[in-house]
Amino acid sequence: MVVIPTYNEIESLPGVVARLRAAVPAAHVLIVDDGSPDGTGEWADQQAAEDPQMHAMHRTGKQGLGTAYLQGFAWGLERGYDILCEMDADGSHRPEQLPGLLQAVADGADLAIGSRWVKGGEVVGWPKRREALSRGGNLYVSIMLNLHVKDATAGFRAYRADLLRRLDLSAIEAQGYGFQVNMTMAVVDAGAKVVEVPISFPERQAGVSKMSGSIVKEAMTLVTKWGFQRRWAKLTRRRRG
Ligand SMILES: Nc1nc2c(ncn2[C@@H]2O[C@H](COP(=O)(O)OP(=O)(O)OP(=O)(O)O)[C@@H](O)[C@H]2O)c(=O)[nH]1
Ligand SMILES: [Mg+2]
Repeated sequence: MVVIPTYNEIESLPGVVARLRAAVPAAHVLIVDDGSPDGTGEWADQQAAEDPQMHAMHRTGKQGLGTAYLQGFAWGLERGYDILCEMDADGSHRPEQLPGLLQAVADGADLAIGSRWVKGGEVVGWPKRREALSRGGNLYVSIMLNLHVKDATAGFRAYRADLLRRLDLSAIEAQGYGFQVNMTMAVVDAGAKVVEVPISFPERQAGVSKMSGSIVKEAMTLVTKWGFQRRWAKLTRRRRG
């Protein structure tokens, strides 16, 4: 099943869902909408009423990407899906590339990440500044956390449900990009197998970005905190033993 968190994505979501249903006809889709004033939630309800593979969850007010995914995961785990995916509604994650992620899980990955920064991956139509932010963020993550993942902030993913069941999801602290890093860290620390699949990531064509300075700041602050916590834990482990 695929979780798509939405806030004001009525211009993009219908096309993305149609492409997703064509690319992976067996997939169930859960839209987690945060009370979008633009009618995204109503559209999701209509789809859910007509199509047993479509589902909608509604939350009151914009509560952040991280909690939307965690609630979506809880919903999917309760219902016994084997693979739980993350995908954006704005078209930056090409539904046609989801089969590649699912294949990686079928081939043994516990988490497949659609990655912009491995060989064969790319961003299309990004301003230099945005690319520098993403590359710089990932460089900082790799220096601080040493996760051996090139695109730890990426949000196009397929998780094996058994892996999510093993993780303590109540310990996930972050909301924005930090959420993706937080999940990656939890997965790596659980000793799970992560595979990065190259993707092409086009800039959103319609609607408004929900990225903000505060999301970047949250991620930076948390990554710094986690980095020091991990160094400290390693140091005390070594001293003890
Ligand atoms: N439910 C919910 N969805 C959200 C929230 N914030 C963002 N989203 C959705 O999460 C996905 C990613 O958000 P984007 O605004 O595309 O973030 P981004 O891809 O980092 O930024 P751009 O590259 O500028 O598009 C989209 O489907 C958004 O609608 C939120 O608070 N609640
Ligand atoms: Mg986007």
